[in-house]
Amino acid sequence: MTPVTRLSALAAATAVGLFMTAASADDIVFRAADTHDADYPTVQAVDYMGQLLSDWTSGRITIETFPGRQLGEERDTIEQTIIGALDINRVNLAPLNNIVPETAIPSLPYIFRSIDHMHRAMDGEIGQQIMAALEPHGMVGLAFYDSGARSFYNTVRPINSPEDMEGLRIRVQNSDLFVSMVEALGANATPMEFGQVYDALRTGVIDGAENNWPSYESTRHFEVANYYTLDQHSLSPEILMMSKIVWDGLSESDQDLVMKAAALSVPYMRELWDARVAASRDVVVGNGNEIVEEVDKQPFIDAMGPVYEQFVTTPELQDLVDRIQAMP
Ligand code: GTR
Repeated sequence: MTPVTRLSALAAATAVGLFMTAASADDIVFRAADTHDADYPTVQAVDYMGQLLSDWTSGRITIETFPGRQLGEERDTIEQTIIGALDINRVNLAPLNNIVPETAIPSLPYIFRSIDHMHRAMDGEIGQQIMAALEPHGMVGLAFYDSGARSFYNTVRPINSPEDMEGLRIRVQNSDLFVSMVEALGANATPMEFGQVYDALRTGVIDGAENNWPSYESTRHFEVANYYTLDQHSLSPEILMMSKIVWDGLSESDQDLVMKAAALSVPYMRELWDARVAASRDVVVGNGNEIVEEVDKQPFIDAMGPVYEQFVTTPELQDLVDRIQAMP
């Protein structure tokens, strides 16, 4: 190395060092958890959000995603979010149902007539009200993501009516609402963490579970549980949220950036989601699974009355239900 290059190498190293010291003082790296693997639309949407934040702030704010349950199951990551040990978390609304009663409303069986209806409610005032309800519990809602429709699958028989559910052991998320939904159909509900379901299906600890196309496929549950009935009992959306402790530590302008990036990640996520639903369906159908596409939903809807009675227990919750149902 000539003295000149040595000198310039030294200058560069010093410059980098100075830059790093200067930049690290107010660098923000948000840690974000997701139960899904890196190629799942929810994770990709948060990566996109991180890219936006990094572009807008010349790298001052970034997001490091921890997919595939690296930071634990949803129940664990929700606790971490509440105590401020985790910055950003993407979960389904269901595991929040027992903590924040308002989150049970969009998880209710057949509350939405269609995905469009769900979008109209969650993208508007109803969604805002549900997000606001998280705050006293230590969480700040950033965005709702799509989760399609949840339907039953099992290892035993095709389900054509609630009678076919009789006696089946069905895994549900950690949500009393989902327990009640499955029991209203005459099956036995087993709350269990997502990461344990594959083995439980394979070993016969449970007979079935319920989920959307992409999760049925990405978890390989479809390989062991061959019967999938599109009863579409819940459109319970995904939520992206931040720890309130972390949120309160941000400047107002950084809070704005986080909200804007989260909002822009929603249409991005929805595009990925639609493509993933189609791809997952192809994989499952290609595997030769028995899909009950045309299911008469009315008997399923009729069986769900007690679930509404059990969970819509205050005038405020009833008002949310009424406003959702009254939406065009
Ligand atoms: C998926 C959802 C996850 C988790 C999972 C489950 O559809 O994206 O957040 O809730 O279902 O059933 O546990």
